[in-house]
Amino acid sequence: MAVLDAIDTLAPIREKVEAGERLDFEDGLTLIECDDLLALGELADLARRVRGGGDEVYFVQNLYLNQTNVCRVKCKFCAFARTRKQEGAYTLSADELVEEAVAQYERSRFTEIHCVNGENPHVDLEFYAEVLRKLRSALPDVHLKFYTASEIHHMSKLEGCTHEEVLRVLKDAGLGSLPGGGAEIFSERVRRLIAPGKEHPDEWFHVHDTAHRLGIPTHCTMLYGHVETYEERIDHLLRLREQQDASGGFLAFIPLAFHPENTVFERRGFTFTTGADDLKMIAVSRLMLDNIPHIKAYWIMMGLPMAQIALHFGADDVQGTVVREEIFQAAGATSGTEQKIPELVRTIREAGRIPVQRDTLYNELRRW
Ligand code: V47
Repeated sequence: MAVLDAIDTLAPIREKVEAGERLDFEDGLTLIECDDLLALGELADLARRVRGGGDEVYFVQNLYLNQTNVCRVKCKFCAFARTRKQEGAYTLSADELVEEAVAQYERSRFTEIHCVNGENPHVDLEFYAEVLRKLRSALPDVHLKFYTASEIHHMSKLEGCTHEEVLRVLKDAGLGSLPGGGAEIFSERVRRLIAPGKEHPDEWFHVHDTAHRLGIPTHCTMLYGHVETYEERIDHLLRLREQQDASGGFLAFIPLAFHPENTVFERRGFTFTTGADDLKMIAVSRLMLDNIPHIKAYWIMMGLPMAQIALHFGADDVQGTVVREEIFQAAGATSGTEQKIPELVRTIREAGRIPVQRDTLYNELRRW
């Protein structure tokens, strides 16, 4: 009976998906309130295919690096950030970072470095630009996916200049694209509760808008599973969709499930999201974001077995080999921090899909 009910509720949405029509806020709420997980997954997969998706599932061979965990913001969801004097605080020099990247490159020949940091108030724009210049010179073939919009905004404050000026300096230094972090949830109510020191969402959007205009592609995320409502999740997705209509430079969306360990919220009794919520977010994202080409099932966040299932819920990317991840590990992730290519290939194949190794810009490098 429950299944029949769900099919009836989803029927008008299915018609829109089949006709290639855009879903609205109310459709988004209907989807996210639906508990028929399999019906949602099937619909999201249909949407992916109607919009031109095939059996390919992408992954990138990458390396995660962090320059500094020192951060001025103190977001309540974060277990990674430290103040400068706190135990475990670090700020690496450009030379230290390059040495680590080059040593790792000898082992794994990655094509991308992904770098996200704290908003360190004790450095300047040159600190960030220097590492890009040195990495570009040491590893000229590697794409540098560096600095979230929040960090770019922070640099503009540090330096007293515009987002565009910061992005131009970084692009000249070797920046290839921006990771999608810092978005959290755009609702001001939630932002005040979980990240009161963080920039206004308009600033986050302004950075991405500027990056897209300068020809710098970016990624986008949403942090869910804390104090936000379903309405606020859908509103977040629609704001991203609107930005993509305007500037078109988002490559992929990555839903990020809140990990509470070692955060203020753990002390308040918050728990990890369930698998059902994670799959639902993948499906609803795919359905609502009709103009963002890829949805990542981030295995660091959901584990590889769940990421494999997410490939039938609208996701077409499992992110990468990663090697060393700190942000989710600090907050209780148990997924490990590295996947070797054969394991990613096996996981994708056994989901009935075609594994495709991509570069950051989704150019195909190899298929199995
Ligand atoms: O903005 C921090 C999130 C983001 C926690 O672009 C947390 O491909 C859950 O930018 N529980 C930074 N999430 C990471 C980031 C990212 C990650 C994966 C892929 C990409 C991409 C970018 O991590 C932050 C915040 O939303 N985060 N702490 C936590 N405890």
